[in-house]
Amino acid sequence: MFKKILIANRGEIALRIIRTCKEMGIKTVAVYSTADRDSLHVRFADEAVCIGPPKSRDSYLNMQNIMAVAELTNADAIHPGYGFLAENAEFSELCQKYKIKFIGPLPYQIRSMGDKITAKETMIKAGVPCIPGSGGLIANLDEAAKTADEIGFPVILKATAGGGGKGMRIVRNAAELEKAYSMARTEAGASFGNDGVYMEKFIEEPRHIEIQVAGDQYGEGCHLSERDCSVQRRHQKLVEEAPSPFVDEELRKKMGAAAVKAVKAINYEGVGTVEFLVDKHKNFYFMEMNTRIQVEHPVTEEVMDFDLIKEQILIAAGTPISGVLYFPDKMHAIECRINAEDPLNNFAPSPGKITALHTPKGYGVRVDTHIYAGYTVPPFYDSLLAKVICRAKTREECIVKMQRALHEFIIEGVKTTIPFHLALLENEEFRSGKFDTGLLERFDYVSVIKEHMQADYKI
Ligand code: MV4
Repeated sequence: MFKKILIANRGEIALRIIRTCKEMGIKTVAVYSTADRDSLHVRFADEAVCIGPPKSRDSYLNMQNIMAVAELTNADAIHPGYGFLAENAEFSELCQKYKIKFIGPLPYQIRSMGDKITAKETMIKAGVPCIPGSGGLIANLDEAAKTADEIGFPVILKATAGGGGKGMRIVRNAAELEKAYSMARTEAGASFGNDGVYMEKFIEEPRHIEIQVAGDQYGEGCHLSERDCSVQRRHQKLVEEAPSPFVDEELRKKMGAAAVKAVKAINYEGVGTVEFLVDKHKNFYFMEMNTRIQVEHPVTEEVMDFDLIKEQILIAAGTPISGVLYFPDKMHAIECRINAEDPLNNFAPSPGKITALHTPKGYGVRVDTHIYAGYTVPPFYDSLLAKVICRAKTREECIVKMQRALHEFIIEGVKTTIPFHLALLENEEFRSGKFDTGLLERFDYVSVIKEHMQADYKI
């Protein structure tokens, strides 16, 4: 087992990783930018080394500096968390070169999922259902027109280097195609330095359902059931839950088996997530695979009673996984992401000093956070402040528990997404469990938040 792990990250996920390391008797090294000098990951790690100025590219993305710290402190492994270097094949390669174990997949495994067309080709070969489409890059407008004709409108154009919605264009008819094709290429080129786009049939009103997977160094793979992440705003997830209210035992089995096929097809080593789009007829299609631990991993931890960070470390150390885990189907978990953003102003970032703080507590409530009273939220990084994860026997109880937890959550000094969540938890469509990724486009949460503000006014 590793003796010392360097955590190449910040915020709540750095704390989350330090916690498991401590429980496993592994020493920890934190790295931090000058903006994070007063952060808890710096305090709670056994050692901490400053790696540069606030801008990510000069600190948390500075591979040379991070490797130098790993060497200097004699770390035998690096955990990248999510974001930053987590899906950087070059960094995984650099770790190999310096003989420091990267806690995550090998460079070729990251690369095989980084390019969307390559990923899709690999999945089709492996027998994982994919959305009908162009199969490869669209070379010109003529080809775009031909392919659209074959697939039938509506179609969607996607950037092969993309993911997360950037460079995507929905095309409803032939008249829209020319403009959409040129805009998709331009946006893809500007965002990713690669203007390659491909085409797919557009799936109307889908759900985003992802399967947590794990694969070991010996070619074994398993899944740990699904998370429903259909509550999104502009491709940013706000609420995730497990099990999905839309997934029955038959669909869970099929999607789980498909996700395990994906794992085995690339000999995947580590924990990961296979994302699917699911249409209203319960057809499911591979979208992409995330080769990292995800923000919403605690939802799976809570329903499966399983430490995913510990599993990452065990897999990296060469421990075999124990085969397909059975989904107990006993508990429900929901996560609300609390961001320093103003839901009454288009979720504009709201950095600044947290002047007062009280976090929710009690039975079935978990809060993963790095903030404290007096902490200043820097403007340089993502705006995630905390994740509130509730667990209860049924979805209905879990929703009520989340409402009571969020009513206990006091954060003063910055605007947060708590009022948004309190509005959503009352929404009939959300409560019914029958919704799709378009939910937040239909929901006038601003009005509900304003109503709540009126009702909450205390003299
Ligand atoms: C789609 C789609 C419909 N049909 N592909 C959005 C992010 C990127 N990973 C893929 N996305 C979509 N791809 C086809 N063929 C609809 C979306 C989509 C979406 C997917 C998941 C969650 C939220 C979404 C919001 C809008 C569009």
